[in-house]
Amino acid sequence: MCGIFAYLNYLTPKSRQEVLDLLVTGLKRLEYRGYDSTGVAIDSLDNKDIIMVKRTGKVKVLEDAIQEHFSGDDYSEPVLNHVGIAHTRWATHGVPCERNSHPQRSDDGNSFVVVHNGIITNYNDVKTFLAKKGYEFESDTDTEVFAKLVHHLWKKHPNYSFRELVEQAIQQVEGAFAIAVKSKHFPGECVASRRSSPLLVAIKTRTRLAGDHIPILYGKDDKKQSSDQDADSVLPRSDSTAEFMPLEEKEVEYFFASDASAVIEHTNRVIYLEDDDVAAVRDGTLSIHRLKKSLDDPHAREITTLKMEIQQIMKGNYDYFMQKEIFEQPESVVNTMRGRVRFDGTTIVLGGIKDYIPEIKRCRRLMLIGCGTSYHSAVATRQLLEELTELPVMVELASDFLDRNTPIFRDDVCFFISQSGETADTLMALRYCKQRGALIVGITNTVGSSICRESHCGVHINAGPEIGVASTKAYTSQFISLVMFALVMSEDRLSLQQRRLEILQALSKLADQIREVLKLDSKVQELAKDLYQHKSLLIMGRGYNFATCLEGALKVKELTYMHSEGIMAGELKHGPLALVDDSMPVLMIVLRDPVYVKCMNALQQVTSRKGCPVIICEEGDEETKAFSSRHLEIPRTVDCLQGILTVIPMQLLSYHIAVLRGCDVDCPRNLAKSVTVE
Ligand code: G6Q
Ligand code: GLU
Repeated sequence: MCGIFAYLNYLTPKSRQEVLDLLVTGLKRLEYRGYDSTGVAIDSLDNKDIIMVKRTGKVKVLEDAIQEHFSGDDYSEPVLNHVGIAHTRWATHGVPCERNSHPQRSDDGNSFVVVHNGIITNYNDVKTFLAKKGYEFESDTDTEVFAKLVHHLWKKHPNYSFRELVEQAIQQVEGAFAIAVKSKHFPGECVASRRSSPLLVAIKTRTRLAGDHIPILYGKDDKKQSSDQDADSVLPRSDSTAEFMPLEEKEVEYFFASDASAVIEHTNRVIYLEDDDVAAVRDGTLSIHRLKKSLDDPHAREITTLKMEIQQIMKGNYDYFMQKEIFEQPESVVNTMRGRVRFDGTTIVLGGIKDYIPEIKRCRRLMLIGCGTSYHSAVATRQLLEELTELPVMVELASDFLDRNTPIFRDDVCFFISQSGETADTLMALRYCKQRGALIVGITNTVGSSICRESHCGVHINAGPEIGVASTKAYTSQFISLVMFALVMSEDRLSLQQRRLEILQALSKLADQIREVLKLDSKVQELAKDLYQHKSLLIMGRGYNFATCLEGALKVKELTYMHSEGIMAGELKHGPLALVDDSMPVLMIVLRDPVYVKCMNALQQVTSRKGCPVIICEEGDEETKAFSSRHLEIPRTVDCLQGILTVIPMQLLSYHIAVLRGCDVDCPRNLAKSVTVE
């Protein structure tokens, strides 16, 4: 999910030293995407091997290691044609360490080396297949299976081109990926592809480009068809062609990168690859190939001329990382479910806890422990967990849990929820429970973090790096991870199948519904203009939406420095109602779920005190809308997932108020992304 940068020079002499500088600078431009380790690969001096340098930590550490490794005049000798690949890794499979850093290789001889962003969800099947063929694995990554799969195909089909080998390999892997591959058997060539992870090719030439697009090649290679069918393939081989369509250039440089920020200082001519495009450069010629032509496929990929500044590109069209992360949620929720939820059936597999499910089912109670936003994801899913596991579920703030010396028993199952995996209070609570013999389950976004390492088992939420201090996409992914856990726990409960089905169907529609909610952005911005000069904002709701009230109020506080409170609507009469008058800003969540009537009561209590609430309600709910002139309508979903859709307007609202108040959106005062002190 982090960064790929590859550089190919053809008839443009560059020394290895220069190539390494380019690679390191490319990685530096991608640093903002977040990562935990780095690596590069270039050709050895005799061109017979590939040299890799990999490091855990920052690009600077890699840069120092490269300097140490490649000193000497030989590295300043220019080479006419060369390929270097580089990577920043955000671990999803295997802790951050040198062994797991990319490039990953196919064999001891470094025949094929691969950099990969994303997740290969069927890596276990491919690994088993390759292990039977005698391959031994040296890393814990999903990426290594890809490198070895290409090697396996190369051994079976010595006549295949480099592009064909990669093309065959990508057909056999599932999941999300952007990859760039380098091989010592195909010197000076680079092949790259993507599926659901971004990748672009940038072109730098001294002469004018021959056109403004690259034709796409489709179809069969008749020469090789039936005779070459790979009997050993995990999947059968499909049609391909070996023809290259030349881009009429001589001296040329190509860059493959996760985004334009890494290439803009070299060239502004880029081609954004589409899913399943295979881009290959051979003899300085770029070709883009697709295995199958679908009806709406264009005939060519356009060469786009970038007109943006670096800063702009890093954040896309967004002004702040937080804003970007809010808008990434349609993709991040899908990444959380990727390879785990099978929407065509009713099965959900959480690989990281699968072996512990029988033990969890026998437990006395479930405890969900976290701080801040992570704690709110526990509040949000508690009711569903109670319903689908039929176990008592306690939700705890880590600090308070420790203050109380809460009794913990051997047959407790304790979940520790943490985006960073390093929060001191959560970590101490984990150790406290572990000492008392409870089963420890980590729910984190950071593989290799302390919470990850010290848990017995866990779920990686795969939301991708979160840069903004205010947590947004991690919250919705934590939420979904806990919903998936509840679904796993109820897999064999006959009486719950209808409910599970309803939730699964709703999960499959969630990404599109989040996109719908995000369209409210300009309306929310208008609302923010009404609210930003006030001192306070009360957010009321109950049932499945109470967590949104807490999380919304936390977002408002941390980003805007305004007072805000999440109020359980059922508690109104017991105190908070005294705050309500015609000048107090109130936001109420009133959805058509089992507590609708009670929420309507609360709404009436507020409006009869002259309160004029902003209402978050369901699309087309005229009856509820009649209570106020200001409303935000969200699509209908199953009750237990409403909280994902209702929290997004709150994230947007706090963001817009913060901008209007001139606050530092990505780094609110006094706060840090990772709270490693008590
Ligand atoms: C909220 C914050 C914060 C965070 C906690 C816990 O926007 O990011 O409340 O959720 O500090 O952090 P971890 O989830 O990393 O443990
Ligand atoms: N899944 C790969 C790994 O864990 C790639 C992660 C990334 O996107 O950086 O190594």
